[in-house]
Amino acid sequence: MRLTWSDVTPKPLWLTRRQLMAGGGALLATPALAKIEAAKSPYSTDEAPNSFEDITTYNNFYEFGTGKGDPAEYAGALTVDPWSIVIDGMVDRPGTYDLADVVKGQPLEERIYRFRCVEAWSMVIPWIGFQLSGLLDRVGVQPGAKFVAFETLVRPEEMPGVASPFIDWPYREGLRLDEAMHPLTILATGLYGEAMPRQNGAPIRLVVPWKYGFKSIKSIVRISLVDTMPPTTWNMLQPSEYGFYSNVNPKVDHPRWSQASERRIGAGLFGGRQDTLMFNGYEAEVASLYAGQDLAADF
Ligand SMILES: Nc1nc2c(c(=O)[nH]1)N[C@H]1C(S)=C(S)[C@@H](COP(=O)(O)O)O[C@H]1N2
Ligand SMILES: [Mo]
Repeated sequence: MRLTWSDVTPKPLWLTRRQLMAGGGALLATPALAKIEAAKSPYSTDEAPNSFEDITTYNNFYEFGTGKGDPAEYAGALTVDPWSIVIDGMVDRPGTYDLADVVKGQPLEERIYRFRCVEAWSMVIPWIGFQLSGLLDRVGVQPGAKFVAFETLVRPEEMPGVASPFIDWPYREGLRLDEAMHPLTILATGLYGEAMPRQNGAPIRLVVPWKYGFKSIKSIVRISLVDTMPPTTWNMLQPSEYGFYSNVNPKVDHPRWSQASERRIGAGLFGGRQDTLMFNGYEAEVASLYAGQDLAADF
């Protein structure tokens, strides 16, 4: 069964948006402007964002190769329209949902989220997206669900990197249900007022700002509600180095390097290193999710 986004969107809201789009030529003519003037999330940082150039030329997206420049070089071939997402597992309304309505009709409230994003390097990225919780509420999470599993597209004709057996494709990630429902957890559909660049995970990707970059899975085609902790790509590759939680934690070193500081991309050759903050600076918002957990064991 092929469903549209309106199947999980409350009808009055959906009708209003459709009517708005039918009559709102001016709004449609300037979608980027309309988005920028849309609410900025109070969770946005005041730190200066990285340039569009930095954000779109220094990437990890192994489906297009392992080099930081490979996604910018090869992702242009990716077909992102039409795009559908399978939502299955422990949900009331499973199905194959067409993304066209969520991107063009914006039935879920999109906002600007200017988040810090951390690996050994860091950037500040002004994402456009909506809370994952909004989508999960609409498909109806069943009581037994405990985790959310995500999968990326695998399309060898357009993704030269998937020929490599180094990763057991598809790229997979997962969140505990309370992490998935947290208001900081978003599905991003764009950045800097533009539709998501392909190298950054078009047309829709996860962004979890208190976790290392690899949690934020790109070009999502499947979201499954499950009752056991799902396998995740980096954990499958090297379990001793990459745990399921992947929280930014300067006190827990990676076995082969310190995680106490990060290099801010674009900050210049000499001024670029800064201390990494617990939960990437979102400690006040998310620390309570992990109360009672030993973060050195659950890394
Ligand atoms: N499908 C998929 N998603 C992915 C990756 C990947 O290789 N494939 N790399 C991850 C890693 S390791 C990082 S650091 C971030 C990078 O996101 P960015 O390129 O938008 O900064 O994407 C994450 N999401
Ligand atoms: Mo990464």
